[in-house]
Amino acid sequence: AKPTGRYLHKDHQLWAPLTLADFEAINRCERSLPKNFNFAGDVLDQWSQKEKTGERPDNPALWWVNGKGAEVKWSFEELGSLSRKAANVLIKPCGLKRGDRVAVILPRIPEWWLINVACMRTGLVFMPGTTQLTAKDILYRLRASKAKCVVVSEEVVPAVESIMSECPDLKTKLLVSPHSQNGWLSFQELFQSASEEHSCVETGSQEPVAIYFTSGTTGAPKMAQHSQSSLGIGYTLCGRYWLDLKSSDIIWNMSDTGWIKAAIGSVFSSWLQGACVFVHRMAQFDTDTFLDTLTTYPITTLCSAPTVYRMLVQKDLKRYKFKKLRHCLTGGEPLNPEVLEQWKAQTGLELYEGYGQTEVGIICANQKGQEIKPGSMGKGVQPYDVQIIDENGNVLPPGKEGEIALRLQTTRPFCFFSEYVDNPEKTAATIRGNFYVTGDRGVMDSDGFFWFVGRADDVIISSGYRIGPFEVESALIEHPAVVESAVVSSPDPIRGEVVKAFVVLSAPFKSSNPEKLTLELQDHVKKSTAPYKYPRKVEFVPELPKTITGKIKRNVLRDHEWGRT
Ligand code: BCO
Repeated sequence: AKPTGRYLHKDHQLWAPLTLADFEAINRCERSLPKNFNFAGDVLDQWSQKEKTGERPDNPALWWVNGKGAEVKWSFEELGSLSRKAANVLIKPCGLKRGDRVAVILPRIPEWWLINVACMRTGLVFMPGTTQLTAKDILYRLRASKAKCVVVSEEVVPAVESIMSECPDLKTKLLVSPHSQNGWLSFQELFQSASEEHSCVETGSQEPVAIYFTSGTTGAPKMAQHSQSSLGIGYTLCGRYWLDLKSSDIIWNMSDTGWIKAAIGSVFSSWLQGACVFVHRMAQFDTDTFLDTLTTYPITTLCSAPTVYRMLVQKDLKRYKFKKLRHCLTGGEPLNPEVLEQWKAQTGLELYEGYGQTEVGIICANQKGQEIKPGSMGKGVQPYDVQIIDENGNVLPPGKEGEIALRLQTTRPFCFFSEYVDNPEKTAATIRGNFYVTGDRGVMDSDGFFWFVGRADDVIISSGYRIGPFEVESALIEHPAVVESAVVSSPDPIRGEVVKAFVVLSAPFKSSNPEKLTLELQDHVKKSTAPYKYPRKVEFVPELPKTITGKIKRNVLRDHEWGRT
């Protein structure tokens, strides 16, 4: 008879729950993937069992605060029963079926975690988006993904209302709010009456679990699809060795719910290790509130973008006594060695940088116990074989600059994204010979440490955001003042790099006040697309540098910004 548990290995003929050791072995390629895997059933429910048997410390699974006195603490058992209720909301009143795509645009509220886990339990494909998305961004996402359901908080309702007539596949609109709205199902109301009885779907290991929209040089964002195992098993080593988590730890990962970093630090890596995920819903990022949080709560592990640490080291950090902080991490953009040194000098704590991508997760990291070379993003992490390659896919020797790439094994590594949905050309373009190419340029030194140089394409990495120039140029051209524009990165002491727009003005606007027009264009971009992409610098120019075939030479403008010849 089949006991409660999962088919572990086709050769072993075993029925047993998968353990962390199994997940590690899979990541080390010592064991093959199980046929079926579901993070909710195989990881979260296992931790719930361990809570009951006293094998896990008395530590919440999710600890949420809002800074205004509200607090939520859920054990794994509570997370289990509440997410089963949420699963019943998604399948019954919402009428969703396994494989349906659900766009979830929620701020950092506990329901984001519930709906995320509920999607896993029901085999729905979770598509998170930042609440900074505008109506135009949401329209693109809903249409491109053919999403069946959108789940939003109150502030996103007007944007969805304004475009939903153009989304024929959208069947259900679910609102997470204490107030109900005409035409929207109320999550809170349905949740109250939903049953706690739900059997987790036996999803295949390679079955889609989530889609992330990622920006490139050209075109609209691509849909990077991940599988149950790529996220659910692929982050085991990251949680143990980079985040250095144990089930007694409390991790505060600052990332917005829309990014893969939220999946890494606030869901998969952390919960694989049974750690507590801490969340502070700040209305707006603020360094004082941030530091107060570290002094008030027993947070052991902090993960935040380098921009945040750059902001924090401006303060007198010696004034603050962090309650339990012992391990600090950063990623999403390059960290300057000065910031690492200032953070260490002021807090006594090292800063462990990780480098990765939405598509393939963590690629390089400074791991606990290893030497840190300030300015380097550490060594390649298992299971990846990270190399620097040239334009023909040849491995370059230490010290030579080239593209950062991951060697493909005989099969595509299971922790890779599965594909860019409906975009086989772009999926194929990530492969060069026997390598997956990241689009980032770097150098490996003779000790195997990797050093980031910059993007190989025109993508801008600002404050940890990956911003496609085309998306900003498309927003600018909608304004009557803009004849054409070129958007490139420009250095910034706090944000690493920022978006800079070179704009050629139309005749009626040529004599406009430049400061006023800059503000108007910035405001226009913030309304047209997610505000984090707005050009923080604008320069009006008579013409743009172009090739003889008329293509704008962004590289000339970028090199000029960075003082390169
Ligand atoms: O700075 P400004 O005030 O001029 O502009 C800000 C906002 O005020 C503005 N804005 C936001 N909502 C708006 C709005 N303006 C008009 N209407 C609205 N509805 O837009 C700008 C947004 O910039 P921001 O998001 O950078 O804001 P802020 O407050 O400066 O936050 C700083 C950070 C550091 C907290 C923030 O930039 C951040 O969270 N960055 C990290 C991003 C991240 O998590 N990246 C990881 C991606 S995943 C990855 O890299 C893979 C790794 C494996």
